[in-house]
Amino acid sequence: ESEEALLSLIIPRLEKLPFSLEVSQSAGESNYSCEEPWRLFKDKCYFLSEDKMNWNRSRDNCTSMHSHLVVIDSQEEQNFTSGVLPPNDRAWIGLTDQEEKGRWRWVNNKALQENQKYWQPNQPDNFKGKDSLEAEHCVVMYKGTNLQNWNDAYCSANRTRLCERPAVDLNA
Ligand SMILES: [Ca+2]
Ligand SMILES: [Ca+2]
Repeated sequence: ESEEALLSLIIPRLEKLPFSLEVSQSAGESNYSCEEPWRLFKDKCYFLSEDKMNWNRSRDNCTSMHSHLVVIDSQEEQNFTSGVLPPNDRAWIGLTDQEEKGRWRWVNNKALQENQKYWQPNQPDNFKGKDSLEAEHCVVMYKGTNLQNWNDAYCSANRTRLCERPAVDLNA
């Protein structure tokens, strides 16, 4: 039998199923797409590296992939990106006070908002070891069940990185 003949038998039955409307609605919500291995969340794509670099090189590497180190704009985004990390790992995010100590800024030059801070308890502490040449001016996110999982760390440390970029809008 032809494909058309089969479909003419199947479609009227599918239309009677109670869940068909729900299926088409939820399919309609997913209008964005990411290239592998980037992961989609809402209208953004996220990339977790396997290799490790210091913060400045991580920032530049994200830029070279038409993205930026992740900027946390909402609690939902904080929750999603925290879940992307492998257990017991941490990753650079796009937050630093390298320009002016204590003035935390995102890589998109936005200031850190009071209601979007997810520091671990007693952080940021700008720690400087006795023999250390630097204090802590770059922010890592730790994998964990707690949303409060940021720590300021040495920018020279080699860590995995989380990059973010707009997803492809399939309706555009
Ligand atoms: Ca973001
Ligand atoms: Ca610290």
